Amino acid sequence: MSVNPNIDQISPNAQLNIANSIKNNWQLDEVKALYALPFNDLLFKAQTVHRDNFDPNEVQISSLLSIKTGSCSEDCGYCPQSARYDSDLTPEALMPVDEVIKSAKLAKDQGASRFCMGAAWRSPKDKDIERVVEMVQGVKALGMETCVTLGMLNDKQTAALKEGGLDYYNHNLDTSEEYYSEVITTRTYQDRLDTLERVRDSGINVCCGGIVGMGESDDDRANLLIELANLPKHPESVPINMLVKVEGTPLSNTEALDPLVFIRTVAVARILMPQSRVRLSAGRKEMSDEMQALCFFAGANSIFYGDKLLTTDNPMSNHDLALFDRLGIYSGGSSYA
Ligand code: SAM
Ligand code: DTB
Ligand code: SF4
Repeated sequence: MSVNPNIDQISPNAQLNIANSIKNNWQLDEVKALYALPFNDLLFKAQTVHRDNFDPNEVQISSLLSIKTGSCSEDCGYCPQSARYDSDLTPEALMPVDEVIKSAKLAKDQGASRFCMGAAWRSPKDKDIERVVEMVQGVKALGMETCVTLGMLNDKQTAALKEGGLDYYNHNLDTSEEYYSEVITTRTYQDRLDTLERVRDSGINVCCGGIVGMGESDDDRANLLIELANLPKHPESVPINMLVKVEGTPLSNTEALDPLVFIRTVAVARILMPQSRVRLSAGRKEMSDEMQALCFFAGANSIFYGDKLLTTDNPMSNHDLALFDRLGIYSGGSSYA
């Protein structure tokens, strides 16, 4: 990526908006100009926006559980749970409700404020939704926020989840519309936007982000963030995942992304979506403590916590707690809504 030393490259309009306001009409040239700022200027802007909107030393922590693992019919090129790839994963049916609650309780005792349940489905069946609603109710009864990610939903299903008390639905755009077909062919970008609209209309908070490090271009990363920021309402939660390269998946040999470009992506996400929780998501196991510290400085204020993501490893909890301590960061459970 070329680094442009001229801070005035950002249009006056964008400079004005950086201060605080929410806007939903970001243009590619504005976002590319942000990305191209000198690193210190970009991080300073991101940290300024961050401080205007959040306690800069507070990070929200969510724990993940895979409630239904593997055998997925989709062909997402990054995903070890697709039935199409030989990723050395043991498929597991939908978990019993009491086991899920037990796992949520453990996560709560370890300090998580939100419990996120993920299922390897293209889209759930109505029967599945009934069981997931029981899980949501059980987890909420522990005093935790709830999030689920189940694939594409119809109106009846979003209504049932809302009625059941679900706080957040995670459904990622993953990448730019232009790069999307290089990664997934079994459902369209528009399918994802349609599910996001249904979730938004149902009144459930939206958790939506993407993955970088999949071989996409600088423009693709900028366009992903633009898609997110130009949604009618910014997602309350924006997970930025670094690709976890899993053997057997088509993307397993992708060239590593420059860590500084990842940090820039977090910073630009913070500037474009000032009031959203930007989550430093998958890929932390491969990041140094110093890189994570820079991500927090760039405006990340949420993590997935616990030794496992869905099927791959996450940093050990005691390592994260020690890192928080070294950085003077404390966990907060503030809900957006
Ligand atoms: N099946 C549902 C779906 O795709 O919406 C829910 C589960 S799916 C595993 C949730 C998200 O995990 C994906 O959208 C993707 O962004 C992320 N993900 C999956 N595999 C990943 C990997 N290897 N590295 C980084 N993120 C990954
Ligand atoms: C999100 O954006 N990242 C999480 C969560 N939402 C569901 C999932 C990451 C999965 C990483 C690969 C795995 O563990 O299977
Ligand atoms: Fe299935 Fe979700 Fe994995 Fe795609 S990301 S293969 S839909 S589990």
